[in-house]
Amino acid sequence: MTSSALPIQDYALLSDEECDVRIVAAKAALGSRCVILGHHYQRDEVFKHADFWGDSLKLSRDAAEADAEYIVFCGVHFMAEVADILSRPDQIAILPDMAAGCSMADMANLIKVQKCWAELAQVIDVESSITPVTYINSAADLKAFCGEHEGTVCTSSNAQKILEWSFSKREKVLFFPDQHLGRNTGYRMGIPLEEMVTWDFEQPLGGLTTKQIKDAKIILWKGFCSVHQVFKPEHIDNFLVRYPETKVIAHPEASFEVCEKADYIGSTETILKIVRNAEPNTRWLVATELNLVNRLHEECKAQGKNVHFMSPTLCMCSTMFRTDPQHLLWILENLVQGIVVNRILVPETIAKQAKHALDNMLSQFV
Ligand code: CIZ
Ligand code: SF4
Repeated sequence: MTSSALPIQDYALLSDEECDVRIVAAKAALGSRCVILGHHYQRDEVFKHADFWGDSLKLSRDAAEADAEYIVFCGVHFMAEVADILSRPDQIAILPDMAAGCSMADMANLIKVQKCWAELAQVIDVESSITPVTYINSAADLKAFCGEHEGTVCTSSNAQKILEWSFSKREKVLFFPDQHLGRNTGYRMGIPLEEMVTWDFEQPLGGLTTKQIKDAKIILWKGFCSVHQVFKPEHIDNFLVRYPETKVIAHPEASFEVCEKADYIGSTETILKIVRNAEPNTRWLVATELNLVNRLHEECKAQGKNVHFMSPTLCMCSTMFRTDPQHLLWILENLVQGIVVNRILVPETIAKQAKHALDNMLSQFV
């Protein structure tokens, strides 16, 4: 065994093909000690090496149920944090590239959320009237904030159920960091747009009046996903002129206007399910990350299905894209040497409160 880590520089110039062969060999050497998780938004060169595929929640549960000592999460930072929080203490969560973050998750941070909570407390009794809900796309300390204030976490698959749970506890919800998921879900639960106000974290009192806060059902953090914001209603209109038979599916991180024009709204798992189960020879226009859409098209084209990316300009999640075969190989060959690089370890006090918020979510689905 070597005592110091193999440096990433040694991997930077390897071809994808060379990485492929060596990844397979390293995986074989590690056997059941290592599990590789691949998020739906990962690029093909990495995705094909995964043992499990799915959305962030499904993958974290797969990780917790796996026996493996090492959980290599091919996704972004918050996902590896969730895997660390939900897995056993003897399991180690690893993120192949530490720079793989999520621009939406970064739009909220603990200081800004605490400031928001304190400002809201000047207007209403926050503890008795607001349930804080964070989208899973958020840092562990924000999940801990929700745990501390008897709030919870949601994913794009379970947002409605989680909002219903939250309203059964308290009359209002503070929802962060994605305004669109909150608004699109709330609207489909029958909450009027006027009762969902946007908290601009750059403005005093979120840029709202005390009346707006008192009247609101949901206070939406002004965050968004840079990938899903590229989809526009006119993309749908233009496409339908050419192919009127098309069915449109939008991820709930897309804007309200795009979701209004869609036939279906759903998380990555839902999008995959709807298109896979659809009649043969159908056409689909999909508003979510490019790698998922391209793979779905390849998978379904033999059934005569055509799956199109909604935007005319190609836009993929640049942080998801950072995980390349070179980084994956670097992680695995170090593990073969008994060396852990890029461990994600959430500090215990944060992990405990964050787990409480995650358990509040998971308890709704048993
Ligand atoms: O939860 C996930 O994995 C994300 C980020 C989106 C989705 O719809 O699955
Ligand atoms: Fe974050 Fe958007 Fe990338 Fe998902 S697609 S990881 S929300 S930046």
